[in-house]
Amino acid sequence: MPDVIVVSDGNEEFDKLVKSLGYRISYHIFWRGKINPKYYISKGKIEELKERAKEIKAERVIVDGILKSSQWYNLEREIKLPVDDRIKLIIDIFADRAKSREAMMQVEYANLKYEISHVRETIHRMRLGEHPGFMAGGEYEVADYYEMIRRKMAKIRKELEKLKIQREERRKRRREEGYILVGIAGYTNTGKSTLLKALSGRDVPIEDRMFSTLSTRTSKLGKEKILITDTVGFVDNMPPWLIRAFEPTLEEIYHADIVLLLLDCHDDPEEFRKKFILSLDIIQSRVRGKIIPVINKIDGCRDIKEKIEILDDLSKPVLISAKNGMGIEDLIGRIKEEMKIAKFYAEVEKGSRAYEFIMRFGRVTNVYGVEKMKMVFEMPEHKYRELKRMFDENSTGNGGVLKKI
Ligand SMILES: Nc1nc2c(ncn2[C@@H]2O[C@H](COP(=O)(O)OP(=O)(O)OP(=O)(O)O)[C@@H](O)[C@H]2O)c(=O)[nH]1
Ligand SMILES: [Mg+2]
Repeated sequence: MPDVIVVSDGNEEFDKLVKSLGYRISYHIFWRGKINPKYYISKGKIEELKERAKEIKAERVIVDGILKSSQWYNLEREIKLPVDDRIKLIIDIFADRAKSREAMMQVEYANLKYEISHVRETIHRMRLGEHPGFMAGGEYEVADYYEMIRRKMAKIRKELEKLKIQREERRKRRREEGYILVGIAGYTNTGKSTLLKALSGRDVPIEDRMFSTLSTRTSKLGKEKILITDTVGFVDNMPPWLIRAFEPTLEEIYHADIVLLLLDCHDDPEEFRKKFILSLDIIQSRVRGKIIPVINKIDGCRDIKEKIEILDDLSKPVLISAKNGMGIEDLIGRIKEEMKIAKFYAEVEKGSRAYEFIMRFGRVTNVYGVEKMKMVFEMPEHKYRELKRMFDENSTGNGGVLKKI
């Protein structure tokens, strides 16, 4: 395990992120002071860092903060060790987890975007007459490298754009087939994948580590005409450009009919409130559908009442334990209620337009008859209205029966 030194205010979440990448934290530098424009941290802390790094032979320093490229440059030159900030750490974690082609492209894009600002800084310093040691070659080589990164980024952007169009088409097709699209959003490790598994019965990988899911995954909710999509989790202090790099996964949330905003009941109330507000910040202005807050991990959870009150601003939360199945039926009920899915009875000719429509957009629970079919089915209200029109227009046609039950 590579040894690293962490510079932070001691928050555990950051340590978890660092460890989730397989680093051993050999030393902590506690730092919460005023930002030093030149080095980000104070001169005193830099001295402490240098001493410790030598003692424990640390391989790199990871700072819980977002460094300007000039600060990164100055720190590395001063400490003579690679320095990563929070963004780089998150990108590296993403790179470690990415499996799908799209996720890998997104990570590469984010990484190039990060790197290009550093290369720009290096070029700037060279023009000022400095000689950065870590990057071989002169100004022209570095400038070439810069151009290469730009070309690569443009290429990836184009590819990602193509995939985006494919995804839009797929969503359109699914809607045309009468599916309701439900997206699961929330912080990393809140149990989004576990919930997908509980709802769909599909065996999905679940791990107690951050960012185990890096691509979206869509599954059907049992026999219902409902599709659930699991997404990448949120984390604190992601700069907007990095969130944008993973926009395609967020799109599944933005365009969903219903968004389940998942929260972790095991967080203490303060943490819980903070994550709720930040999650809403990311999605609320762009989500078209209805947001349903869902409190997960109610098994062994404390201060539930206080947490419910925090969420009540938005709408009444559903309480579940995705792991042991508690509340899952309530959640399905709530989704149907929000989508106004109701139960109907119809008598129609087999093979008629109305029959085909019900088979396609409804969830048929009971059907009997040979030519004249008697059917019990569930369907969203808006689809029912379309069906009703079909019956009304076709007064002399199959002369069927249609009613709500
Ligand atoms: N106690 C308890 N643990 C749960 C529950 N749901 C999920 N977990 C645990 O929480 C951890 C994270 O679960 P995941 O489903 O992978 O979480 P995720 O939100 O998909 O995480 P990322 O994909 O990493 O963003 C796992 O260890 C789960 O077993 C629950 O209802 N109760
Ligand atoms: Mg997951």
